[in-house]
Amino acid sequence: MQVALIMGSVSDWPRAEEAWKLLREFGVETEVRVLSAHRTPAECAAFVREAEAAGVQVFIAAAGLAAHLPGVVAAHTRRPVIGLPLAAGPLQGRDALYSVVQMPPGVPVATVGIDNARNAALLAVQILALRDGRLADKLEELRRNQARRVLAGDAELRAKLVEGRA
Ligand code: RP5
Repeated sequence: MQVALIMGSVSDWPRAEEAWKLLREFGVETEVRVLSAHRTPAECAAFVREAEAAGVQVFIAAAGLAAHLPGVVAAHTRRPVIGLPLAAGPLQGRDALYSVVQMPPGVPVATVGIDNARNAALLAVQILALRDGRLADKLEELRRNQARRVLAGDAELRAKLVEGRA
C-alpha cells in the first residue's frame, strides 16, 4: 500500500471518494479506512502505526466538524499527512478547516481546501512522484490537459466576444 485514506465517519465517503478515484486513476495502491480520532482512538492509532510499518508513504485524513483526525494521524507517524477538511455540519467546513490547518509547531498537516478531495489526492501523488517517474509523467500529462482546457475556454470566449455572441 502506498497511500492510506482515512475518514472520521462513513458519512464522509461521498466527500472523500473523489480522492480515492483519482488515486486509482493514477494506479496508486490505496487503503481506505473509516477510523475516528474521537470514537475509535485506539484503533486509529494502531492502524496508523501498522500502515507506516507496512510501507504506506502518505496519509490522507478526511474529517468534518471538530476535525482532529488529521492531527492525530500526524501524531502517530513520521510520514506526510494531508488533511482534508469536510463541510459536514452547520459551519460548512470552517470548523474542520481551522482544526486541520492550525496544528501546533512540530507536527504539521498539509491542509487542502474544504471538500477538495481532488487536491488531497494530487498532493499525495506529487509526493510519491518524487521517487516515481511514471507518476511524474502522468502528473505532467494531467497538467497539460487542464492547461489545454483553460486555453480552449479562453479561445472560445474571445471568439464569442469578437462575434458579438457573448
Ligand atoms: C467527524 O464527524 C466525521 O469526520 C464526520 O465528518 C462528522 C460527523 O460524523 P457522523 O456523525 O456522520 O458519523 O468526526
